[in-house]
Amino acid sequence: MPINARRFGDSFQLGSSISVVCEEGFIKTQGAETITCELDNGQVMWSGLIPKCEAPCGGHFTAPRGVILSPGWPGYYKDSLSCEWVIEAEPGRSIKITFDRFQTELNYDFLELHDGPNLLSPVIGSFNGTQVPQFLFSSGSQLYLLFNTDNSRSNSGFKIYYESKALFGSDNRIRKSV
Ligand SMILES: [Ca+2]
Repeated sequence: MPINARRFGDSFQLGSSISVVCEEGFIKTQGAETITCELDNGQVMWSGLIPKCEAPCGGHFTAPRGVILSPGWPGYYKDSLSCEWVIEAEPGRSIKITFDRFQTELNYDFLELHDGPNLLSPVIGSFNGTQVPQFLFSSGSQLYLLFNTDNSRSNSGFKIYYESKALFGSDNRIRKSV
């Protein structure tokens, strides 16, 4: 029953519990990890709110790989968003971006990628509509993403995979010295 999540436990009997884990790219915005079926004033109820998993507006990633979803995914994103994501790989590594899905309002809703830790880092790509490259690499170990939408019309947004990769020519000495 929870969306964007995996459920562990199949029993909905009194006293039994289920736990809910959000799928990759989503975070829990409501509810507890585990809910128990219990009796409350003669009615069979869950002990807490039904967990809800949603794709957030922004985030900070340090895992070696992951998924970035536009907020609201798999539904449409909202108007007037400004979402920032930072991906941080280990020093001496680079970040590979793979566009799995991409659809924003043409000319108005932009995803901008910066080659570094923040907005001031050089832009390596600014995308809207459906035109995206298949892959993109950062030159260093950090990548900053900014998704700006204007005040009308939305679309399904994006699903992006990132993965930390060894920089060409780098070796362990470089990595350890940082
Ligand atoms: Ca728009």
